Amino acid sequence: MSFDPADHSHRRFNPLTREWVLVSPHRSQRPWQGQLEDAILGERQQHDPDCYLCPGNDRAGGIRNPEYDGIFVFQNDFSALLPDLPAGHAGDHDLLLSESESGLCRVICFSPRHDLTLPEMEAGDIRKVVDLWSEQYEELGAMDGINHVQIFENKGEAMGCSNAHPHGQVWAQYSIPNEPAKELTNMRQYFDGHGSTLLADYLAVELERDERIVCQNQHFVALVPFWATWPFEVMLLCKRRVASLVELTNEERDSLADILKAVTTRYDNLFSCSFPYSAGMHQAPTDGDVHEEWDWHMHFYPPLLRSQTVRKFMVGYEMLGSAQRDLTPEASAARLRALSDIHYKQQTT
Ligand code: H2U
Ligand code: ZN
Repeated sequence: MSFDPADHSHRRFNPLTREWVLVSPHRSQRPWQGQLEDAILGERQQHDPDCYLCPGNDRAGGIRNPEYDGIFVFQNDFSALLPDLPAGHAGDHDLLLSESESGLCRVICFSPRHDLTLPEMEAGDIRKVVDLWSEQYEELGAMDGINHVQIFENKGEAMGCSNAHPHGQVWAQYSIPNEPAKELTNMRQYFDGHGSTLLADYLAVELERDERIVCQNQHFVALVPFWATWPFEVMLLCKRRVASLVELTNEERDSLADILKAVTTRYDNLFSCSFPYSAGMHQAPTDGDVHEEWDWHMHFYPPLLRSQTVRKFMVGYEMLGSAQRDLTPEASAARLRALSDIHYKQQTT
């Protein structure tokens, strides 16, 4: 009997983090008797008088939002990071280390419409979000003492998102956080050893093998990474090496808006629901160095596994051992690839 990764348990290596994920394909044949819910097609209002992100409404801090008509960015009223803190270390034992960390947090409203989400927005309006992300990275990254800018979106109650209004966040800070710090080490090591970038080389293999691609357009590719941990995890990659959004041409920005719409639409279509996820992009650190090793990329980490309510929990073995999945990344990619890129709410049957 020879090893068959489609059937036999195995582990896969993630070269970005140097972590392994356990894949157990034989378990996805387990019987499943859970119900498959119908879509909850609750009508939402375009403007919610109780929403703290809708135009013209009061926020929790007592500030009123302007009557914005497009995108809107504001300083998070409950920022996890604060600017201008005194620098310093604390702890009188090297097993009890701490150091001061300063930065700032902003909230970005993607649309004045309370009832929309990214997949339901026009690509032209998503393009405005792309431009704002680029401006925020550039503006915050240029500030003294800001070496990393994390742009992300938490979508859906399942991910702890506090409000259905389409929005994302930016956290900019002095240190490079754990995940991009691992990527930086591994991308740099790869670049030093190969003279080419890790993710550009990875993308070339994926395009050649064509087993895990979900969709692509002229400038971007969406794929389920070989080492994916979440059941329907997706990574977006640019076909040209860019370290951040700032380097994208107009045409590439339109292309990014298009693929964001295509991926999030497929997600909603998978279980006919507003598909929850945490997504965010990793861009080059803004520490003043030239980051030749860095490839801009975006991760989508959605928790759902089998239906609108049956999710994957990273518990037990995952917390104590390593990430584990049953469905192979190839099977997930095939499922996502087969879906329509017309949103189920817009489909006429
Ligand atoms: P979520 O996307 O994770 O729900 O976060 C929304 C952010 O909005 C959250 O970080 C901020 C919260 O601090 N917020 C404000 O800045 N002002 C408000 O009036 C309420 C929420
Ligand atoms: Zn709203």
